[in-house]
Amino acid sequence: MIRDPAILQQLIDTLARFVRNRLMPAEAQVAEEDDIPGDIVEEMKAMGLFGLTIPEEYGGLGLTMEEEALVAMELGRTSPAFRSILGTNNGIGSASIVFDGTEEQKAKYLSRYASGELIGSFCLTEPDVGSDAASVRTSARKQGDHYVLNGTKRFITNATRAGTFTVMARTNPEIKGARGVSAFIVDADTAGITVGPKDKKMGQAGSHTADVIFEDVRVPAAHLIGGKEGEGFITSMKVLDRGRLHIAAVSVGVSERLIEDALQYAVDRKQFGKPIAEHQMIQAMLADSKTESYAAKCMVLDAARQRDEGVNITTEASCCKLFATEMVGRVADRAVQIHGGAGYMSEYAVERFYRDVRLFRLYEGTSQIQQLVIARNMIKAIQD
Ligand code: COS
Repeated sequence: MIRDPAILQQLIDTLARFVRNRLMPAEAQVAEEDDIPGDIVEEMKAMGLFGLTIPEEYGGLGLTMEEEALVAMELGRTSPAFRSILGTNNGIGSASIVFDGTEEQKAKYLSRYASGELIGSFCLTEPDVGSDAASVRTSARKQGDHYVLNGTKRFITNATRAGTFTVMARTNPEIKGARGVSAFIVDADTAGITVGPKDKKMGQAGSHTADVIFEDVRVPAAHLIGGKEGEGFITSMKVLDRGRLHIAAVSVGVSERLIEDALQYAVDRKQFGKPIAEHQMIQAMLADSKTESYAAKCMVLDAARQRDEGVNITTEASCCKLFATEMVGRVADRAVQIHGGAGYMSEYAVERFYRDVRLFRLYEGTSQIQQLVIARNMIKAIQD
């Protein structure tokens, strides 16, 4: 749902200019230094980009899912690291509170996420808990008016910059599965928290992940999200439904950038006496990329509109994430192929994007987890 087309267009035009004039020229520097320049982060804050999805009453822009998808596509046109630094505040790092937090929790944290004063980080994955997310081992033992958290979280995006962690921990060791898990907001400066060194990754330089270790971390009971034990896994799944659609939208944006770069190169580069864009085998790669990117865009916008209408889109979000992230992998591969040997050189952005997009098929649920969610829901639907 688009609330006011003129206002949204203004936001998208401003963002497009920022991406083109400010972020794209800084891509190589970010890749080289594995960090995002502080002045760019400050500009992002001033533009309200940390609060895109935070409700307006807490100082955010309160974007609908369709609006968020269109904005994510625009942000996707530059290095994913730029989106990543503001991605957790607009998604997994704040959504648990937006969806299920108490009024007090919302009042305490949401406006600070919206302004970018606090970076929110989401802690679900553990060394032995990946796809089987309901098997969380981190424990939260109730002690008076506090919970005591112990455990290790792994590959945590923005951990090194975080002001808060949304932590999934087992409050009931008797219940082994989903219903034993609760969600907590944990201030990053609480005693007993250690953030490990940033992980060395294949791509997405400038976006940081790290381990977060909790050793007897005392968290006030008032920080149990929603004030109810046993709801943490369900909250996570709701957060991931939205997150998966967001990643699909980003994948569409990246594919559009890659197609633009590959097309430009194909028009400029001459072989056998003419631009390679005039060779039919290059044209086939361009056409397949355009077709698949367009298909993913249609899927994402359709699912986003349905979500805005209140429809349960768990299946559609997984369809979008599966298709769009696999699609951008193929598009990146073709973009490198169209560039030939030059595509293997870091001088061209396609080399970097080829590595960057590999993550989209892994985080917020692998492609195989999306297939599992889709098929399970299909089977359930005929049994109900
Ligand atoms: N929305 C709301 N509730 C949901 C839900 C959703 N999308 N998906 C599952 N649930 C609920 C179920 O209804 C069930 O509730 P009840 O206890 O009331 O029956 C509960 O959650 C457990 O669901 P389920 O039995 O399906 O859980 P599984 O252990 O089988 O796990 C998968 C389901 C595999 C889909 C889940 O573990 C998953 O998404 N794994 C991938 C994790 C991931 O994406 N990690 C990335 C880390 S974050 S970057």
